[in-house]
Amino acid sequence: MLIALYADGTDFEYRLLDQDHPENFAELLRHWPFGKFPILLDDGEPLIETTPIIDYLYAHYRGPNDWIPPGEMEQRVRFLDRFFDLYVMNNMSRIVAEALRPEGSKDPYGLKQARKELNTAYDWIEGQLGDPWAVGDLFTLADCAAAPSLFYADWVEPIGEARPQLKAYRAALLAHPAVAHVVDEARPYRHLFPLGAPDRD
Ligand SMILES: N[C@@H](CCC(=O)N[C@@H](CS)C(=O)NCC(=O)O)C(=O)O
Repeated sequence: MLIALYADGTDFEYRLLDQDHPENFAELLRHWPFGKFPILLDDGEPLIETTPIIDYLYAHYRGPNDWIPPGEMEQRVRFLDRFFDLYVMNNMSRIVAEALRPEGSKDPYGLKQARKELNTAYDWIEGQLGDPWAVGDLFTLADCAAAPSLFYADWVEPIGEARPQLKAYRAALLAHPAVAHVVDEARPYRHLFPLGAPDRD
């Protein structure tokens, strides 16, 4: 969501979810009891989940980016958005969640499955990507989903040298000004990454 807001130059108020702002977390829970973020409040009305949030921004606060280009490209953009969210982000999250499980509740089988599925996702997407962005010239919703998922996925399960297209795509994403902005903004919290953040990116 932040990538879309920064890339479009859309004005918004950022409300931090940290120990110094318990009221923000309480409000998040009021709107979305799962406590997952981001959510967007527009005139007090909550929009939940990044994909519908970007759909909403595109419909109501359109900026210079064609997040969901109409026509034939829409199907591909939406498919890749689901791919990065469900097969890359979710498996990356399973690996991080395993690190947070208390002793006695570890799930080595689940961890192995998550790593396997992440590698399947890397292998599947290699050769499927456009240049420079997921679907070609346009920076779209699919790239907004790809950036955070590949950013962290590569930390927990390296993409490696065997998927040069995916590796180059991740590097291109991190060099996009809006992505770089989000990455820099999150840098002070990096030490909190449960598996330990590598000394790069
Ligand atoms: N599919 C959701 C993902 C929401 C999500 O899992 N957010 C993560 C951070 S990016 C979160 O809230 N993690 C904290 C938690 O699970 O408690 C989206 O794209 O918005």
